[in-house]
Amino acid sequence: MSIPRITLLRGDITQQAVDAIVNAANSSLLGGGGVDGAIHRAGGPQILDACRALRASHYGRGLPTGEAVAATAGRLPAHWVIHTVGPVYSQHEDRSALLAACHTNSLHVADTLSAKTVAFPAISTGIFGWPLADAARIAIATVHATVTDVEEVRFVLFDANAYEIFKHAAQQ
Ligand code: AR6
Repeated sequence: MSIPRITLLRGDITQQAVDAIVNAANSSLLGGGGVDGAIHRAGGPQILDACRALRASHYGRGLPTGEAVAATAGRLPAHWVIHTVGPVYSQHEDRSALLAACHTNSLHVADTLSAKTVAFPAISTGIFGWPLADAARIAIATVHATVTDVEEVRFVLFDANAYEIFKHAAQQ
């Protein structure tokens, strides 16, 4: 167990041939827009079937914000999808601990899978409205402080702006 190496890549997380990719899901686990929609589209219907099974078993009321759960990656090149639910950004309430928890809990789930390489999107920075620089700071600091058997955490940023912001945060 040690601190994982952080790498940054501009690209599409659905194309990553890693042990596990993390999905910025919502509590329903039943799909949505953004990276969640892209993962379901690229991975095929097995992903939704697995999420429905989770709703029918342990997560009858949905996956709480900040928690993480693994399921099949369907036909994606990754072996697993770890679904986590980021917090909706609020100007009135500090929800940073929940955003950090998405990262630590996803890495703990990755350990249960013996995953060595894990790709994360910029959780909460799209539809959930979290300012990119702040989300990047929290994501990188949290991974830097997490002891895990995961060897590489790859942040996969969809556009040039997000990539530059994460690069800047990683250099701090
Ligand atoms: N690969 C990597 N990053 C991506 C991709 C992709 N294929 N597509 C989008 N992004 P969002 P959230 C980036 O909105 O803010 C869904 O409806 C995107 O540019 O996907 O956590 C869920 O079901 C942004 O930087 O997730 C929830 O309801 C980042 O992924 C809600 O959105 C996250 O944006 C979650 O919102």
